[in-house]
Amino acid sequence: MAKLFFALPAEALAPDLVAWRDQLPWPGQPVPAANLHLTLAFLGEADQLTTTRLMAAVERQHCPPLTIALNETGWFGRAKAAWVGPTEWPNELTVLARALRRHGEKLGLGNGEQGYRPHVTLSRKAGEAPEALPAPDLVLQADSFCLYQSVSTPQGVSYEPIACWPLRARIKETNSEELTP
Ligand code: 2AM
Repeated sequence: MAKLFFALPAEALAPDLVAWRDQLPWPGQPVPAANLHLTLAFLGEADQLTTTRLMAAVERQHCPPLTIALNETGWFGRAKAAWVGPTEWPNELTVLARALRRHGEKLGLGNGEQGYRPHVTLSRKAGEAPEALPAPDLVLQADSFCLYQSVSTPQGVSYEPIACWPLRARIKETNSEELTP
């Protein structure tokens, strides 16, 4: 069984995120650059057949490319995760996250959580919020989203993409009448 989640990759922004975090007394254990992502939907354990069905369902999902300003810090006290995220974000991001969560729920996946708070976790085991620190001024440009599996290794957890899909707006179907002179 693989432990799955959907996320926006943050590869291109990761060096800036790490450089920004590491010049601050950021609390907790830093998340390695290769593990930085913006979670869209947590799915949990899934077998191969369910994973295949999930990928087939997601194939038809549409969403335009997303620009997400990372301009505030935050902290999930229970999870001890310190993060950066947007103060405001495009509605398309919320719609995509909800649609992906529902694709999972139809296959019996997910953790039942309904709310969505976009964020990029920068550290774990953070005993305090980074609220006294300055806010970032970074932008995550996303032109694809991916299904990841979380793999435990002796060196720690790593997130491996299983499949990625482009973010592109739905192409308006041409009305055949418009083609008629
Ligand atoms: P986060 O770091 O963005 O908060 C893979 O485990 C990812 O799924 C984690 O990076 C975490 O996202 C999210 N995740 C893990 N366990 C979760 C849970 N029980 N509920 C919601 N999201 C979870």
